[in-house]
Amino acid sequence: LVLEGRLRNAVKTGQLHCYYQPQLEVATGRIIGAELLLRWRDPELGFVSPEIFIPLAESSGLIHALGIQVLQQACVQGKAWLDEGLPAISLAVNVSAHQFSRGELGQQVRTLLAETGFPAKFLELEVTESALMQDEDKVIETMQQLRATGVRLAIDDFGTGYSSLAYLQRLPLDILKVDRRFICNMTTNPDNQQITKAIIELGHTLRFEVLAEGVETAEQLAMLQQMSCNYYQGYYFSKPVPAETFRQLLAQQQ
Ligand code: G
Ligand code: G
Ligand code: MN
Ligand code: NA
Repeated sequence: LVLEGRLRNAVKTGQLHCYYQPQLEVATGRIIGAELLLRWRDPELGFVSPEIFIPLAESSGLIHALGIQVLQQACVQGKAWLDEGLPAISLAVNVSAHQFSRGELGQQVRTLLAETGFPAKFLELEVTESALMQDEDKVIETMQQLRATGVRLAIDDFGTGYSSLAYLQRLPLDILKVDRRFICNMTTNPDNQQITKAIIELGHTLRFEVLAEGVETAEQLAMLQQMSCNYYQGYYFSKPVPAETFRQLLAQQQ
């Protein structure tokens, strides 16, 4: 309850900041985007992990205000970098199930894009499998609204939820993100290697692009290249970094 109060205050006073983890094209090594990951440093408690405060935000309803702030930071920052003449990239925002099933997200995102002038095609929303399992009709409706606006949709942590393959075909998705637990030991564990390969092939069959998460070594990257994986992110290239650090990485690429 104490933590909830502090989180409420942090949301109100804008103490939450987005870090950016670069996403790269496997074939060329070019930065093609970034995933935004929230960081909260409380003056007394220090850094509080999103593994703690995101569930708290969800159970307390704060996730809606917090979620809008992240989307706004993405649009404002993305527009500023475009205006600076930096290479055009996409920005991926994590969206929780609660935001999707409320039914207002489509309109909220449309408004934010209009207010900031950030082109919809550069905004990507990440949703987990478990989110998709809840209130499916509502979620699909919201996804279709977002898609109609031009926003891209990614399924996060793929392979870890209780999902049927039927919904993969039914949902308006653009990107499949292979969960990092398959990637982390793929060079030593033949099962995980085959699972990763199968997920990439499945994604391509359904006309999605595929991104591997949690790439930490050159060996993993080489294997993913052989498997024709489109994109990757992970500590091998960079952990999530502050906006200014990411801007420098992007500027070096010009
Ligand atoms: O870097 P990492 O510890 O940041 O992230 C931990 C978890 O918190 C991940 O599952 C990530 O998806 C989640 N997370 C980070 N930022 C956000 C956010 O802005 N919104 C939501 N819903 N989840 C987030
Ligand atoms: O659940 P989601 O995929 O949204 O969150 C990504 C999480 O993975 C964040 O906590 C982020 O900090 C973490 N992460 C990103 N790259 C790596 C990596 O290469 N190795 C590990 N172990 N974690 C990573
Ligand atoms: Mn994610
Ligand atoms: Na993930």
